[in-house]
Amino acid sequence: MPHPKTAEEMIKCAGSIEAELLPRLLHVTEAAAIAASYQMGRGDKHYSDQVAVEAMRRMLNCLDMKGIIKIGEGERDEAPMLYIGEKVGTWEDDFEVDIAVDPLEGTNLAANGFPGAIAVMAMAERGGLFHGPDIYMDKIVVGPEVVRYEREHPDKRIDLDAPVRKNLEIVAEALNRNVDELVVVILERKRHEQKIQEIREAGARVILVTDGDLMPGVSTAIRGSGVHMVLGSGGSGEAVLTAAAIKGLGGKILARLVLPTVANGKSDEDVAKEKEEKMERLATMGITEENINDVLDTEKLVPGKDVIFSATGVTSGPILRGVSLFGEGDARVHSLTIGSSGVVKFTDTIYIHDKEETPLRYQ
Ligand code: VTB
Repeated sequence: MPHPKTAEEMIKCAGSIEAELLPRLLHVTEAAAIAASYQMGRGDKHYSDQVAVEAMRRMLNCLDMKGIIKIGEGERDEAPMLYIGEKVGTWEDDFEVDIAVDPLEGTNLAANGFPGAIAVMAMAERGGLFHGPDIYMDKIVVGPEVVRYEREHPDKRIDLDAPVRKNLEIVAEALNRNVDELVVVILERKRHEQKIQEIREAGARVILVTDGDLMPGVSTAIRGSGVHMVLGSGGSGEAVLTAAAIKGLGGKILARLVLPTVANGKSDEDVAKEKEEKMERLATMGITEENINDVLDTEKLVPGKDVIFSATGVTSGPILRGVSLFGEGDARVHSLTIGSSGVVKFTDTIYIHDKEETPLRYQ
């Protein structure tokens, strides 16, 4: 039995992005979450998103790196800030990083005061994140036990095209449980009605979420979260961000691009029309008729070696607590950061402006 790795050894394994930028990335998602939390429950999802974007961008521009947004708020013409291709950072240091951001994942959740809104981002060396179009992806996310089970049973693998029951049986075997003890998270959408029925018919239990399939995906790799699998189609940016976290935690994601018309069950005619409209732009990203249906696994979504991930809760969810505001502009925030070295941190940060006016409280 080898000795467990010590903190010293693990920290030495960290690449330069993890060592230099991860501690600062934490403050970037914290700042976005705090900004968004002032708008929490005010019913204005666009403004909640806008303040999170502005805070995230200001913070990113303080970092000594040559950063390029690969997954952001949209194309340049539709997003004034953090658009795909935007350069961020001081551009004075040699770190060349690709960046995926979702300054407010779950804008509706935040605007309505519902649980599970987060500020989230990931970084990797240049070329380390999938640069795809901002369309839906069909996804399956599972934890590291399933990865090990697949390695030990090469004929039993999670498959995007397999019946839901079959995938659930593999997850149950990997976790040494019965299918009726599994919990699957899926977005509550009309397009998922059949899948939800199949999950229930197979005997597993379902948590329907109105928004936010990213953190549930990450949760599949966290024992005790009560989530064993995430299914269904959602944003492709969310898929890449999930992949960045799940890669660091040893889990697995499979994803495939789907046009919104397909995801929402539109007619063949509408699908063909959308394809025609989008194919030209998709081709500039290397996506063609030949490869649009390829299955993208964790490595394809996040090929980077030095990958970092940070998420901060805006409203409380199963893993992250939401922002607490107190004093005059003071805040307490809860985050999860992950680096490729295997060092995972849950950080409880308290920002206090006036230490005499608002002394630190333990709980
Ligand atoms: C998806 C999901 C996200 O928005 O992008 C969803 O991945 C949008 O889906 O987590 P619809 O177009 O069906 O509403 C989130 O739920 C929140 O950004």
